[in-house]
Amino acid sequence: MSVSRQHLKTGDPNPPLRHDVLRIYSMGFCPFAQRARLVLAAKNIKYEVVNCNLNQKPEFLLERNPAGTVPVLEYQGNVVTESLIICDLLEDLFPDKPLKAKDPFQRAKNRLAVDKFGPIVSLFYKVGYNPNDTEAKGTLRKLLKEYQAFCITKNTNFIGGDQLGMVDLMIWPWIERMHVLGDDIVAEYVPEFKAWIDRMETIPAVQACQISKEKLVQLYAGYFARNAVYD
Ligand SMILES: N[C@@H](CCC(=O)N[C@@H](CS)C(=O)NCC(=O)O)C(=O)O
Repeated sequence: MSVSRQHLKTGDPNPPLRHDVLRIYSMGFCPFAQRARLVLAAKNIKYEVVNCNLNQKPEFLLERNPAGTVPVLEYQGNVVTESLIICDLLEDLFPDKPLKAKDPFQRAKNRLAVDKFGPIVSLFYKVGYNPNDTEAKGTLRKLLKEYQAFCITKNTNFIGGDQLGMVDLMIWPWIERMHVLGDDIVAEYVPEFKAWIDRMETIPAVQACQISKEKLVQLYAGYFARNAVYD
């Protein structure tokens, strides 16, 4: 995997594309982009990363995604946005080492488990930007508990079954980051998720995309103060 050394910004040219190399436009600690990188790593697919400075977005990012968000995938002349759609596409493009269940009912349940995590993602940012919002914190705790009851306390090693699957990878980036919201949140969620977290941390794809706990605290202190430092 090759990664642009710095986050490219307004005025920087897009590094030359190669038709057969899958590219992810990303940002170093973006959890949505991490979803795509986790899927690529789990499937052992070669790819390259072009990191973008989201404070001064490069024109080539906005040309590909006027919404200005990462991740964006570019491959064989196609541009695709939105992390969940990109990950579904990756499963279709690279069906070896499948991450989705074969059984259609299990697939539907797993899809529901990803959807149910959406409000937790939103609350992660709400609490991060408003650390004194006790109501949002309370709701986050409640949803994490409900999620645990709905998904984690099953007799399987991973959320959708005994093998690592798409649900695990789609929710992992925020579980990995949850501690940046403070010890009180950690005290609530970690015991419930612990066995699953420990298992996830043994997965090479998870390790390959991991950022240390201390580094995440530092990065999100800037991010939530609306002063993100990318390089
Ligand atoms: N729904 C999008 C959300 C992606 C997203 O919000 N990414 C953040 C970075 S982590 C972003 O690009 N933000 C744009 C900005 O900061 O202006 C997805 O799932 O891909």
